[in-house]
Amino acid sequence: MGHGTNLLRRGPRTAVAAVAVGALATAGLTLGPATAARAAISCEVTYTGYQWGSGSGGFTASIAVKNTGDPVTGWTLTFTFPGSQRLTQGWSAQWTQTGARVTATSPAWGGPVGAGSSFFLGFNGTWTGSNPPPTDFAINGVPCTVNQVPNPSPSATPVTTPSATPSPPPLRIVISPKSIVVPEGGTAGVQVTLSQRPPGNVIVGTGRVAGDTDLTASAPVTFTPENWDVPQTITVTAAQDGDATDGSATFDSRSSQITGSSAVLWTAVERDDDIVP
Ligand SMILES: [Ca+2]
Ligand SMILES: [Ca+2]
Repeated sequence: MGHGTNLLRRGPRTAVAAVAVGALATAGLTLGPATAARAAISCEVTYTGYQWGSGSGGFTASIAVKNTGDPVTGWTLTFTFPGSQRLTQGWSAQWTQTGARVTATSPAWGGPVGAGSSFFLGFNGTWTGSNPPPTDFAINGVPCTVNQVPNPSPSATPVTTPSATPSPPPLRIVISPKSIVVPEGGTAGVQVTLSQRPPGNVIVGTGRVAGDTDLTASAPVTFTPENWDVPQTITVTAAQDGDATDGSATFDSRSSQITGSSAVLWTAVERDDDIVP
């Protein structure tokens, strides 16, 4: 039942096709053998390579071929390696390499490629020295328009490492001298500066951390980014005391504007004036 229907449907179409082929054949004969059977080939190739290695290595290439001409049945893609590349394995075609020349022919299962259609193939290869992409792609001997996709290989990408910014030496408090003698009932001082220009104001305070409580240091001093290297004085006063011995104290100068440990220890000795020689 179904058979009969198909045959009935197919009949007229076959007849029409036969007429068409006949007309073409007749036209071909009229036009001459040189132009009759050749379809106009026009193609556009997009080549994308992914390579790895340094100095030498491997790569994978993807090739997209767009048929921008007449339909093609049975194609041969050819191109030339510009460098020392070697084909190791290809797919979606029958691949051969002779010298630098590579040929890929349409696989047996490949059907006609319609106008405007694309087909895709690719291969793996090795490279030494450099891996420039091929540029002379042709289909059936007709050169194709070629689009190169930039190779996103690591060697092609400039490696930007953040330049190691040398960390500046830490800001320090500088005390000079580190030991002073203060007469009882009198004063003496140490000079204080900063080791380098601070980003902002730095207040240096001084406290006694050990020793004779009759020795006291003066109020904090402030350094600015402008006067950081102009010495300021920390004055130590030795109060009159009732003993007859030389006292001593350890002072600690530091700043909360300096990150990290900024403490500088220094000493003052009281020259007692009650000592009977
Ligand atoms: Ca005394
Ligand atoms: Ca004393």
